[in-house]
Amino acid sequence: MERSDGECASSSENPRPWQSYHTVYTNAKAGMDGVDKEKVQKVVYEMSKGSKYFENEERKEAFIRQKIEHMRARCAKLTSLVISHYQKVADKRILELEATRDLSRSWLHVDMDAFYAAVETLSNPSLKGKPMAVGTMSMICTANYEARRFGVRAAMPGFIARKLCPELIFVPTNFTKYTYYSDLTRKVFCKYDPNFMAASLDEAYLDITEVCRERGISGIEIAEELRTSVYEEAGLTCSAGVAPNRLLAKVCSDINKPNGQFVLPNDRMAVMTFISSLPIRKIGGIGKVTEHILRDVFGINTCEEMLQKGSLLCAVFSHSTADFFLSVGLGLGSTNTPQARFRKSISSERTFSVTEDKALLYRKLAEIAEMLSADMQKEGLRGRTLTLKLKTASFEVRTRAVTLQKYISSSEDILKHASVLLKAELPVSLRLIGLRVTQFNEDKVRAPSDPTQKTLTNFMTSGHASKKIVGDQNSLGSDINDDCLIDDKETSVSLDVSETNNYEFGDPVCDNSLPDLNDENCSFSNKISEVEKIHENEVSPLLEGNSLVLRQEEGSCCDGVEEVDKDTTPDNKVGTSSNQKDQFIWLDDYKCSLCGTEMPPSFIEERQEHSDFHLAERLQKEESGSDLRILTHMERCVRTQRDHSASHRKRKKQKLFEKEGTHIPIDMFFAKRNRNF
Ligand code: TTP
Ligand code: MG
Repeated sequence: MERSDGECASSSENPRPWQSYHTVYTNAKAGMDGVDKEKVQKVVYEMSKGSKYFENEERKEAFIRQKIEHMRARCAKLTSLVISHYQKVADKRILELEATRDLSRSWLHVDMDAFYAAVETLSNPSLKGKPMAVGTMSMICTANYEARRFGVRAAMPGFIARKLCPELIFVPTNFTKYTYYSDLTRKVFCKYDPNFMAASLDEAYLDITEVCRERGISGIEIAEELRTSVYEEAGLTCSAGVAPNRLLAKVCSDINKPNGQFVLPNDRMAVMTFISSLPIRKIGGIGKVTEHILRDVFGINTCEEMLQKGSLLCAVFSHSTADFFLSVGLGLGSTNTPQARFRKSISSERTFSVTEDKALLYRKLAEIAEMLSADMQKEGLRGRTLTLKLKTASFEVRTRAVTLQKYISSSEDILKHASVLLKAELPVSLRLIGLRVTQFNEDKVRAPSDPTQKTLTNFMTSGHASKKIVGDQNSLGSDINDDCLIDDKETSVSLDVSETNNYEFGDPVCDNSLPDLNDENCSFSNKISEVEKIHENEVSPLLEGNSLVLRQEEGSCCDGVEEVDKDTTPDNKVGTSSNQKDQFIWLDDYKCSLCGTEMPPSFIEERQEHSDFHLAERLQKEESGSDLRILTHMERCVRTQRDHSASHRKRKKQKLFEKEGTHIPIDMFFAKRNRNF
């Protein structure tokens, strides 16, 4: 929640308090331009007011306000001498950054339109033209453009969406379908750039420099051709952006959504003109909080203003954060393709008809080990953490991991250790087996001085197999794996069509996110302490969610702006802790381990909101629980009777959620206190 006026808005002071209530739900996505924003704000406000979610939003808002005040006070103390010093620093840095500008490459960012909704409409054409959302009453994954006109959008609880659009049709998610269609689109992408970078199921970055050169055609033509090809292959529309770097290509793909494209020429003037009026929020990595701070402390609204306020940014923020802001002001972004060696893990999995036949399961395991080994050898990779993933007949997902003394890559070695892991689970009825190898030997070479890596590995496995069960909301604490913990921003894309290999790359979007989010030393150690806490005290992950809020209150900024406490003397710098994101609840950095919702790392804000839901629910439950403890015996008896009859209804409801693949009714998050009993 964000209050632009900076005032506390109780309804007695402000007859329209919703006007200053901005959550991710009121933030426009493509196709929401004509939406009656105030109506959406009012509905969201009224439906969440008084809930734990609302309280948490207020806490966050109070923290941001405090942060803004603090930064304003610091800026006010900067003397003209200090400012002129930092002006020189900024000017020098701008020149240095400008010298790195690379206009030799053409990047294309492609993003499918209303992806899940479009896939669902393809398999059920009667949905065409009707407002529909994919997801449940708890959480919407996306909405088609018809629904967006009502203000319905991704990450919004379904019951709020239904209030906004009573006609809204809900369709449950079907990830097998989405991965199937994603695969079809990727086959097309491959033709233009065999090394394309998938950012999520529906998004990819392609370096089209070579294909343009070889065929002697422009980026405009390639974009048109690619979009037509995707439509022919998959029956789905997409939008594309072409620009000299990935950061700008992503901004461009959103401009003419849906089913459109925008091409920014490889020309410095064109880039600077484009950037001059571009709202900072359009940049990947600049979320609600950063936008708020830049606007309210520095008066920065557009990317160009980053350069104008360069001296203040350099005075207040760390080098890396200031660099990021200045780069944005110059319209710079990544132009290289990260090499496979940056990969943090490699995996292979197989879905099959449910079986508990041991011999068959071992045969499948051997095949997967073979495939994985072949891929590893192709890449020259050797790793020492092997994770076995199993999906049981009842869709419970389990993982077991072992960290070995030596690095392995041969199918024999992989199979030997995987068999030990599998044996510990038998007898079991399975529908999927997967193997993943992490901790490559080259990681060791590249980062010998990272002391936390060892601690983490020791903690996670200590050389023994460690069991983790996923899919049970209570099991999150034990479900953290090192991939979730290392801040590598991987996007794990599970191509769930019967037999696939998964490759995981660093998230290209995060290349452009705030640098402090990548401050491995800082965030890594935070993560370790969290894991250790979970391990030692058996605290549930939701409590960790709670500590997220506490950390924010302790002085880190919500979406990761790393501020440096600078004295008025330029060289006196003390770094404050950067924000610890809630990455740890995301399995494979992709899937919420509490409710199964899949959300790629690039959905920074949506993920923040999502974990806040879980936190709010936890708090709501805790409050109900503690209130229960202080009930009199008589009250308890009355309640027991009432609960008994309610439990039947509850069980029914629970079953419904299980059917939908959702474990937690998120609408409960919004339960008002007086409605708890
Ligand atoms: P997006 O590309 O953000 O959204 P979209 O493809 O539905 O719509 P458009 O690009 O036209 O604006 O996300 C891709 C898919 O990711 C989306 O179809 C569903 C899923 N998703 C979630 O599950 N949760 C989320 O919060 C978001 C934003 C997306
Ligand atoms: Mg999309």
